[in-house]
Amino acid sequence: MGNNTYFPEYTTTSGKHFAELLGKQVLMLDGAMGTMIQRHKLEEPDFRGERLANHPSDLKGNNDLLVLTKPELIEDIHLDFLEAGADIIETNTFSSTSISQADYGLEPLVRELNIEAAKVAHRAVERMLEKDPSRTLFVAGSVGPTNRTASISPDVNDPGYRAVTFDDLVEAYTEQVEALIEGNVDILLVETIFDTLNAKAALFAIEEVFERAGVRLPVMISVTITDKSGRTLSGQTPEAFWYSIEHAKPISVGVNCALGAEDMRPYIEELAEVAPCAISIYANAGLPNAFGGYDDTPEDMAKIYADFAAHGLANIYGGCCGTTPDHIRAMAEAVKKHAPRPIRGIRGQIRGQSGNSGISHFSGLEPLRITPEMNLAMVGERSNITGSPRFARLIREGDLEAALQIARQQVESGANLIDINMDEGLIDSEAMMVRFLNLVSSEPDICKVPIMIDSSKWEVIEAGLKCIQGKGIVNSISMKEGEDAFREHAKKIQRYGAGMVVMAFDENGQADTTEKRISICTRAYHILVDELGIDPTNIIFDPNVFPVGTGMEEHRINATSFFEATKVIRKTLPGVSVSGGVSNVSFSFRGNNRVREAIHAAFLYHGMEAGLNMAIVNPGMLEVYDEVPKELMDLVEDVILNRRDDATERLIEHAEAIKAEGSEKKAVETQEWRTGTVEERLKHALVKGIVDHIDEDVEEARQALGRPINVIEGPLMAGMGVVGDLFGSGKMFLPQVVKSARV
Ligand code: THG
Repeated sequence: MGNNTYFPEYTTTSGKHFAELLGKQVLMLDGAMGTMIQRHKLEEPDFRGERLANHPSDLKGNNDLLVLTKPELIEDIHLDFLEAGADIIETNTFSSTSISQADYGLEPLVRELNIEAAKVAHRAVERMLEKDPSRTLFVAGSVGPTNRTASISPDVNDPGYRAVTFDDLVEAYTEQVEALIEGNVDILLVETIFDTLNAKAALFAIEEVFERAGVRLPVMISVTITDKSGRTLSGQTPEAFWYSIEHAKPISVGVNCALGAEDMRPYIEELAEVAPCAISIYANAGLPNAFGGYDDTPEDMAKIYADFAAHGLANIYGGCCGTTPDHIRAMAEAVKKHAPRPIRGIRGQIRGQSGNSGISHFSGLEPLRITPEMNLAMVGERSNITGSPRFARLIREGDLEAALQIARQQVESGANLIDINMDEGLIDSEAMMVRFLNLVSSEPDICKVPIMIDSSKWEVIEAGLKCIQGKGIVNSISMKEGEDAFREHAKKIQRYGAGMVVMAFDENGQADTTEKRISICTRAYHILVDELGIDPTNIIFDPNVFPVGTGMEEHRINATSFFEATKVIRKTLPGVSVSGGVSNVSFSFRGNNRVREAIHAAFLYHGMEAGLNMAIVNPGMLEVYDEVPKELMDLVEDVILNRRDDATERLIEHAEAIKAEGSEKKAVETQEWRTGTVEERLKHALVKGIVDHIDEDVEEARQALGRPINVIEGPLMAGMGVVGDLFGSGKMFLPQVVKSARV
């Protein structure tokens, strides 16, 4: 299946060597540069040196500057860590970006800071090798998070505001990474990540620098979990974080800083469960105490690390704030006698299984795994300016708060992802996409799910990709403008770390026959998977949902052709998902929601049978297949499955009759179920997810059956049994089941 092996080819000897060594033994990272610098009680003149004696602003505390003004000091600290047993030392460049150096007005020095820091580290390595030529040592270029967040507003009154953009970060990181590589670092270490969007910008910059320079070094990635919520500062769980950065194919991923070692264990375990690469951990010497110091002794930390290593938890160990050469020495002794964690090296592999699992992963604040067992991933369609007149009006009127409410409602009614579309001639779609996505990022109950960025304009899509910290999905790309544009867009999407909906659309137009649907998707698959090396689980084919029941002869096959194509695509193009915009299919019955819902229920039922595993729907308006009156469902299926020449006429006739009866009938129907037995009523309430009468019905059942347990084991279990059967056979969807569970 495509390119299955996970690790890229490194172009440098040291890179190859590092990868090889990592497979064989536990490696030690160094400890805290800041803590060691602090011991020297440096004053303002020490930071300035002669060179910056007249610099207009204070420089004390700008530790990175010391590679220029006190290089021997930094070199000696590196050497101390190497002597203590570190195999990898980090350059003193945590804050050497123009964004962080702006605090000191030292942006012009950034290039020099990084080159010199790399040289200083290499000099320490040379000195160590002179003393002990048997050592194998590496210099990792430290790339910090900067002092700004790309997905959090610093202004409580304006959640859509950002102090830094993705583009700002890419520019700053590009300058830093180019200089680190020029200084000859062996590894890049993107660390102390508290906002995944910042990290994605760093990884984007790194990938571009690699491509331009024709090099590829190992990249290590380390996130920080700031408190016991188990989330990053920007709200992601470790697993969701992994899916956001996985596209960078890091040689290792891990956790550093913040909590002390013991408290990091569950987060390391969570990462290790999903990441096929090496695992790293470099903890603080505990949480800072009241004086800003750190209390965990070398022995404390060594003891915890010994236990980690005995359990094969990680491959790389080291120290963060508060850790000294004594800590590194004690830790090294504790971990080095253990075997490293086995590196799986295959993407998407689940522990204990071999090969790629074929599971798709996306993320918002939380992970979304699309597994073969999951019957349908639902994408909420309502936050679409072209698909929802109400959403469109709210956006035009600038009532973004109410527009957000539409997005929130979809998540509440069970959407696994939400589609966002701002394509409207009268507004600035790009600016509105950015504004809306930034607001969504401030709403955890919305942005917990992954985002599908829906636009027919590439500029809007790209602007959207720069706003999301999770792993989202682009909706959509196609070969409409030929293969070159298609390739270029797919590569970019890959670099932003998103999935992609690929429409069955080529230079000659939209596929409207089974044969064209299949041939376009197959051609696209070969370009994406075989040529560009894109993981097929990042691809979602959309074979075009067109309306049925329009009266046009050629539209009669619209649903059946979609199903047939879906079946072949899922079977012959391994790893991909198939999705469709379900509401499109019922366009000719607009205004008649009962008929539309019946059509959607039938389309989803038959679509899922064919292999449809994702769908853009209105999650709040899904009818259960078996709950559609038999007469209506027969007429609907005649149309959907193209079973009779007069199917459309008959459905239209029936639709008009239903409409004429109007809401009156619906009202009668909704009351009718109340006349059944208490068992029937409870079953109906569970299947339909109606809470309105549940208290009185349960109480009635309790009086009839004596004890509460009899109610639970009797009618409630029976009702949930029906729900389970409907779910199991694909006739009910997760949000409906969630509603049942609430009842
Ligand atoms: N494939 C992909 N993306 C898509 C589509 C697709 N995005 C857009 C669309 N099709 C899916 N989204 C919608 C959203 C709303 C409706 C249909 C498809 C819809 N809206 C009601 C209507 O127009 O009648 C609105 C009625 C109301 O709100 O009053 O039907 O196919 N990849």
